Amino acid sequence: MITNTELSKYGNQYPNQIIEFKQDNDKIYFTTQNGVILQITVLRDSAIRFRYATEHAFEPDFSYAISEDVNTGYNELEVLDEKSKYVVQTSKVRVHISKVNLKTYITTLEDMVIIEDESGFHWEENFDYGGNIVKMSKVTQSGESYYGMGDKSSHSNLKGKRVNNWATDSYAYGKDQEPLYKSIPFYIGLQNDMAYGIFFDNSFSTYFDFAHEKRNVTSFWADGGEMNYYFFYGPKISQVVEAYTNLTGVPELPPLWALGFHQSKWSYYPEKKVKKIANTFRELKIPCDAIYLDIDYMEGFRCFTWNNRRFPDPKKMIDELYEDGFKTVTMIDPGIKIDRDYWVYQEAMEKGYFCRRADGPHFKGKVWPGECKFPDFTNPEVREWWGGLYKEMIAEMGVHGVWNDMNEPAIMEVPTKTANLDVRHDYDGNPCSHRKAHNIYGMQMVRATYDGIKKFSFPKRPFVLTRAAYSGTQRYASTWTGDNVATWEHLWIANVQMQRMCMSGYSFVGSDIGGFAEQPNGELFARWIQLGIFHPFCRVHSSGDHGDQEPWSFGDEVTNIVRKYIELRYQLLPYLYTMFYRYVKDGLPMLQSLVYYDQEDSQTHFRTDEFLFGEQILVCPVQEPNAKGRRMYIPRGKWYNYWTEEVVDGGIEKWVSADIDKIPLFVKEGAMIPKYPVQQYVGEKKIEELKIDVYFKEGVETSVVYEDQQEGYDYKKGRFSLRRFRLRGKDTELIMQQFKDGSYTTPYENIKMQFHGLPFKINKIEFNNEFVDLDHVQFDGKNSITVSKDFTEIHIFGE
Ligand code: NBV
Repeated sequence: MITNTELSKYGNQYPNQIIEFKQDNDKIYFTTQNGVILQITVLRDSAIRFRYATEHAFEPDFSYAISEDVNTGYNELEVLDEKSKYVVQTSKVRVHISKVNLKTYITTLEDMVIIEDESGFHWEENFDYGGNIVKMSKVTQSGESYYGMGDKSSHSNLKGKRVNNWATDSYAYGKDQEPLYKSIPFYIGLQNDMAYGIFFDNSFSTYFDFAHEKRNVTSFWADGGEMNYYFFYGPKISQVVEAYTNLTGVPELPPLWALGFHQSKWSYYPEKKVKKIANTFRELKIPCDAIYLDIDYMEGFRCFTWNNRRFPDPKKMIDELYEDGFKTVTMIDPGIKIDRDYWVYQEAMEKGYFCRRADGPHFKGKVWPGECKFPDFTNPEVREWWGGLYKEMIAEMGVHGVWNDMNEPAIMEVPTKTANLDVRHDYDGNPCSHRKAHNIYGMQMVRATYDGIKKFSFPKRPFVLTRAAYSGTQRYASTWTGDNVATWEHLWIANVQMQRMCMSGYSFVGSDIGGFAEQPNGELFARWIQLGIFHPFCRVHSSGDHGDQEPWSFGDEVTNIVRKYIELRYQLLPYLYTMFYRYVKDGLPMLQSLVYYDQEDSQTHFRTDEFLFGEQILVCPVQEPNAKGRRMYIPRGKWYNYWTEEVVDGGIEKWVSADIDKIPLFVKEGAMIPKYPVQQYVGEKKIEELKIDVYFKEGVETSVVYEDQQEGYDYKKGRFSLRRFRLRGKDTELIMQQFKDGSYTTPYENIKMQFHGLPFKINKIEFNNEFVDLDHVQFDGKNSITVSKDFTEIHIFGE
């Protein structure tokens, strides 16, 4: 008999009939006559892993993406041997595997098809490198939409697009440009109101075609490695995102200051300039928590050195900035200058830590310092060493955060913009070439950075930022979307990228506000700030070759707008921190695209601009010049216009006024939004009182406020304060219940409730089931009361 292999030495090969089946606890193996093995692992009832091997053999099972904390466990697993197929059944889904050709399809228990192989798994032998180009194709169901995939600069719904994951330095990238800086091979499919996810955990260059080449086919493939993917069933998008995030992990809580406003530029130097910028923030009373030093603080771009002419006494400067509330963040790149007199270079040479080419010599590439060598961060010993290099910078000089750039790795003056493909890597004991290690190189660099900084910052929390990332990098670092441009189109791109990243498990993300390349005008800068304060990471950064990009660089009108919005961010810090807590605890994305928020409403499937900041605030940036407002879609439900307090019934597209000082902003009815007073930096003021904006609703809504020491790790021992509020409104009544958890004592004693949209005048108040004098609750005669923070129930009666 002629096998597929013999027929198509260079063409596609396909599995043929199953000749063997074996179950080993949660793993099930199907072997075909031509040597393909499909291993199915049931991780959870709705999370299933598919791995395919050819020639009867799997590669060692190793992944950088998967979190150590992943929860697994299913409560039902049954394998049925039917006439033409096997069926693997959990309590949520059935996987059907054809005995004839190993093709699979997955259904709900009600037999609705969720996803279905078109050609299914196939492969092509790679003549040049050995191994296989592994491929998978699925049927595109009618009306199917696709989301996720990390930092792609395309329309949020990827239907009709083809994308490529290959971490690339993409200076001044454009809309739809491929590939960009990050590789997050995870997408969400949505069809017939059922959402599922596919995570193709393969670190080679991967491609995804969403009905681009063929209208009814969605496929994904990789230049090498294994066909190894995870399937997650929803049916809600939120369940899919949470399952993927659980698998690939979440970060720990950042220090609260990291959620403040950050100012950066390439580059602020010398010391006098840095101080001038910092002082101007304080003089103009524009809140700011961090200031960045880009590559020019180093001596000849040598990592872990300081240019002493520009910064004669860095420790002193960092301390002084800190006294004024500024945290200093410094850049570290992967390239180490070839210089016999440079200690980092010497150490790495002595220890053999630099990457080598296939035939032995070190890999060399040109970056800022000139010719450099590159540590092999995929070697655990190298990571340990690299982490240790931060000791002086963090423990002695007092730097508060580190920013890893160029870690794709980016190499200058070569057409590929990166390392040669034959470069060797340890890959944690699975030696391989750069083809396999490229996409995880930056991740392993920032992992090493994170581990080092965490150790030297202790008992404080680390803050790390990375440009390149692979799935799972969110465990170690926040990220930004690289070298964008000061154009209106890039404001649109930034909005889509942040939502997409959040849907892809990576919430701690921001853009270079105002644009990195070129110079924004005041209007664009103001509009970008209005959006940027609603991004988890909020930093102005620019290349600086065209002019200044500080909040005050565009005249008084813009300065005032920028101040107002940064102040709003600082007021919303407890809300934002709670969002972060929800992300860390439950994998909930910090921003929700409308389709995530309400997938049943098909109007949301192609929306790009509107999103939810957390769970209760709806934002829609103005993305055009000279606008006095814009049309936007208000999702279903009732929403308060933040500025006018007008209540809008959603499910409609609507014109919303937004002059240059306004961004369309809505609050979900029933929401209780916590606010702190404006501070110039986190910790400037003792929080004397928590303010809660209460948006009346007829019906029930719950809200949460998480707080802790804003630093350190005591929260892990239970020292946090979690307030869950349940609001219930009726015609002339409003009841607010509080359920408290955690042992942290917040510094304030009182909560001030500010009511919005209360349809009655306050007449009587019951506090913890007893009527009290209105004075007792410091009723202001109108719409606010101030109560002791530990109430369990407040019952307000109207006239
Ligand atoms: O270190 C300089 C820049 C940095 O400011 C930017 O944020 C990075 O994305 N870096 C890229 C290298 C130079 C880019 C042209």
